[in-house]
Formats: sequence, C-alpha cells, structure tokens
Amino acid sequence: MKILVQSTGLDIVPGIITELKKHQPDWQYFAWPSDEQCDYVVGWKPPAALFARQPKLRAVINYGAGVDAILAMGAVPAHIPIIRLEDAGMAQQMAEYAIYGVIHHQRNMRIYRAQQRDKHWQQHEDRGNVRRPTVGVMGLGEMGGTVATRLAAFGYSVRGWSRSKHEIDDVLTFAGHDTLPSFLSGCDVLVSMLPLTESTRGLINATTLAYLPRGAFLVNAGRGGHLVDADVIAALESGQLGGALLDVFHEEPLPKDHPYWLHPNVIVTPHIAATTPIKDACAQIVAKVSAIERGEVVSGIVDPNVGY
Ligand code: NDP
Ligand code: OXD
Repeated sequence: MKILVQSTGLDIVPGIITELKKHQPDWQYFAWPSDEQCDYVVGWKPPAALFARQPKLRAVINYGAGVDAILAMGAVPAHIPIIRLEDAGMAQQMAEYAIYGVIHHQRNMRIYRAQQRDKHWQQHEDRGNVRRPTVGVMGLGEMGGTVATRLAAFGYSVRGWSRSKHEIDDVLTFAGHDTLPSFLSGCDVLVSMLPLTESTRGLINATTLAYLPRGAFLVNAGRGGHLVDADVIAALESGQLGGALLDVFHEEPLPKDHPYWLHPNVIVTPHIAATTPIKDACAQIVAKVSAIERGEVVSGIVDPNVGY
C-alpha cells in the first residue's frame, strides 16, 4: 500500500508519516510532491496538480473534520471519494471551548477582567437567583453532538439544531430551517458547530440574530463564513448580542484592521477550538484505509452535493 501525505499551509507532513508508520509499518509513505503512484492521499487542501500526477488514487483522506476548503478548491476528481476525520480527539476540545464561552458569559468574566485592570472590587452575581443560561448548539454531528451532551451533563438547559432530527438525552432538539426561529428564541448562548455549505453560509445574520433573546452570547467554532460580520458587529453595538467568542473567520489570519480584534465584547482565538491530534487522527486514518481494503464501507464519506 502506498500513501501520499500532503499539506497546504501547515508543516505536518513528516509528523504524520512518522505516526502512520507506527500504526502500519508495512505500508510505504511518500511526501507530496512525489510522482510515486500512490493508492491513497492523506491531505489538507490538496492542489489540482496532485490529482493530475496521481491517477491511481482510490480515496482522499481529509486531514481534518471540515471539508469546505477541499470542496471549494474543486480539485478532487468526481470518482475519488473524500473521507473526513470524525471526532479523532477534536470533539472533547470543542466541548471545552464551548463550555469556556458559556462560563465566560454566565459568570460575568468580561466585567471582572475590566475591573481588575482598574483594581476595582465589585460583585455582579445575583446571589439569590443564580441563573444558568440555556445553550443552543447549531450542528449536532461529531462536534456539536458531543458539545450538547457535555453541556447537558454540566447541568445546562441545552437545545440543539440540525438538518435531520436527532434524539439526544436531556437535549431539546429541532430540525430544519423552519424551526430556526423557535430554536433561536430560547438560546441565551448560541454555539455554532456547523459545517460551511451553501445552506449555512451567512446563516448568522441580522435576521437570525434578532430571534435570540436580547444580550445573548455567540460562540462560533464552525467556520467564519457562517457569520455576516457587519450584522454581528451591529448586534454587538446595539446590545442584541452581549458578546462573542470567535475562533474562525472569513479570512485567516484575521486581518489586523478587523473590528473584532479591538471590540471589548469579543474574544478572538486563532482557529484553535479543536486542533487535530496527530495520534488519534493517524490511528483513524489507518483504520479507515484498512477497512476499505477489506471491502468494508467506512463512515465519514463526504457528500459533495450536500457539502459535508
Ligand atoms: P458533522 O458532519 O459530523 O456534523 C455536522 C452537523 O451540522 C450535523 O448535525 C448536520 O445535520 C448539521 N448541519 C449541516 N448542514 C445543516 C443545515 N443546513 N441546517 C442544519 N444543520 C445542518 O461535522 P463535525 O461535527 O465533525 O464538524 C462540524 C464543523 O466544525 C466542521 O465542518 C468544521 O467547519 C468545524 N470544525 C472547526 C474546528 C475548529 O478548530 N474551529 C475543528 C474541527 C471542526 P445532520 O446531523 O442532520 O446531518
Ligand atoms: C477542521 C478544522 O476542520 O481544524 O478539522 O477546522
């Protein structure tokens, strides 16, 4: 078996090859660019030139959960399936990220950070009436499903929204665009874990933000393209949004002159909500390729028509 490993923009190829070898020392590994004819490519944003030089590929393993970038490049020939990573150690990180955002908002941490800068001592907790926000999770797949379950286990009221109906213990679930207004109207914190597709691009905009209770908090770890940034800034200015924790952006790195950087109610993180853990990812890649070679149907096959 010959595996080609490629990455655009990240220096991860040698590390992936080392880790894959530990799991499957009998296979051969090549770093792109290589004309050695390979059976599979493990890649992040593989260029069209790779497919032109590798006509024997049987599948592409996307080295990440999101496939918007690889689909947008349009480089993968239609007959080659794209298989994505599923969880692979990322869902727990996503849950931690979301819980951080929820607690930041619920426990007034923005106010206390500002007070500390002024050495100002003032309590803002409503002692007699500790209120736990209702958290709404958009996307109930590998990431969102785990986030919703962990938040519910932590004692929050949780609601979830997805394309098809999901049943999750202790989570009130909604399905389809028609249910979006009623889903959003109960979310004190909105956590987006959606994939970026034609149906979800620009979904968080002035209209949808207006359905949220006033002062709601937004956590976006899906993709920057879900937000209409001007509408998010306007909602922050008007108080419709009380704050936001944002990990993903239309343009990454976030341009230096973007208003999110200096907004007092926005926390910016550089696409770190969940990084791909190399050990889990490589174990999953070897398991998926081995299963395909045994003639089994693997999970995580992307439907390019739906976009995830
Ligand atoms: P999944 O494919 O497992 O889950 C996607 C979920 O979104 C599903 O529940 C799906 O519904 C739902 N969904 C898709 N389209 C719609 C729609 N139009 N309306 C309502 N619901 C919709 O993906 P993952 O959970 O693995 O990953 C989600 C995204 O998280 C990735 O695509 C990526 O963009 C982002 N990500 C970000 C990272 C970061 O560090 N910031 C790291 C990893 C991922 P249904 O269940 O009905 O199919
Ligand atoms: C991913 C990501 O999609 O890192 O895996 O965003």
